[in-house]
Amino acid sequence: MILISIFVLSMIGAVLVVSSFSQLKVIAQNGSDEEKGEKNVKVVTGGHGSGYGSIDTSGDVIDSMNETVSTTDIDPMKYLREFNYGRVSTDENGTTVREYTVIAQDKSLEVSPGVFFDMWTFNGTVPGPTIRATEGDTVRINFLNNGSHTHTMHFHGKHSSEMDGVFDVIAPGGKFVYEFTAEPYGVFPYHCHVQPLEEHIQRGLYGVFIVDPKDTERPPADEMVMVMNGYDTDFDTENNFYSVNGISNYYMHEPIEIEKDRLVRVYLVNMLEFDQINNFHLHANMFNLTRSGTSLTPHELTDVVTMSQGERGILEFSYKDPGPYLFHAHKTEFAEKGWVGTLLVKDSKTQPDAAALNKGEKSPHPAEINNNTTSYATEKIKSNSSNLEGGSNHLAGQSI
Ligand SMILES: [Cu+2]
Repeated sequence: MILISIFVLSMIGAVLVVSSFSQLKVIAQNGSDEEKGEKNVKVVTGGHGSGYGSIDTSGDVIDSMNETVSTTDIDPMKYLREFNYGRVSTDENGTTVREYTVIAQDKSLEVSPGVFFDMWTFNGTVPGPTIRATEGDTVRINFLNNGSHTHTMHFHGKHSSEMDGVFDVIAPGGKFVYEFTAEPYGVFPYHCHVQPLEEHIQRGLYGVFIVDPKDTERPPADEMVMVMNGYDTDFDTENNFYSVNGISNYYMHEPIEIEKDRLVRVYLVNMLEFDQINNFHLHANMFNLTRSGTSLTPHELTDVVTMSQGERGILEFSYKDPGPYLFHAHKTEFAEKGWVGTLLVKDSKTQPDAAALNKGEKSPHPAEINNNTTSYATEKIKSNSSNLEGGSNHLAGQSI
């Protein structure tokens, strides 16, 4: 009787085990291939995981290589060549005074298609406005904190302790005037310096400050600003999305048009939080690198520059052959999670065949750029001269 009971119990147990495995299998199937086949769930770029490249996670994150954002609060194309020279006046000593208004405010921004992140911003966008002055100018920043947390503006460069944006934190509703002489010439980051610093930075409170040399102008060039950043959208101190100028993969859909044989000058700043390094790689070319922009003579000819957070430089190059060229982080993980873009070199005599590019002809990366139906077909004349006068407002209702 005892043996029979053990046998029966064993059989019941075996059935239960089989049932459990069967159940597990069904659950697994429902959660993976079958469901994806039925619902056409996409492989994600930028999903969180420990590996490299496109991570296949829950399937509810849109691949930013295939889709584009639906909002314009972050406009990487406008940001690229937008230099704010401030409202200009001259003081009693004959010194040029450049006055800017910067407003800290909370804002939900679309950092990758369909991914909205509650950010803390300077003037409603990320990165914040590019502030530009000439060596020796007086820079005056009227800072208003309309956000829900205390903030400051900490500029890199030379200035007094009380203008350093560290010890005087500005409470919500508060104001502060930062005033200092722009020196030395170079390219600098500015950012909030309130603790916990990593959160105030990763939430988006940073931008670029350019000081032009006073006595010697740099050669004429197509100038642009690139800020490398990332977003930890699940707050585990690991970035889920990477970008240059605010939106993952933006310049894959909207290539940066440049002219053949024309000098391009990129003011590059790394503000990436959490990761130890970031870098920039230019395809099919080399660039002259001036670290921190504090020299008129380049330090290096290279095609990769690696930077830790806060590091920056000026990159100068030109292309001799028309066509699309990639630029991206040479930290492959970052590139595949959104830090990649395209430079489209145009020749005034033989414009790149937009229709052909969209069909995948002439393209070295057809799978990556053909998802976009408008990028190459739309002729967008960009100018970096329209924003050179001070005082104009380019930031959706915000003063600068
Ligand atoms: Cu802050």
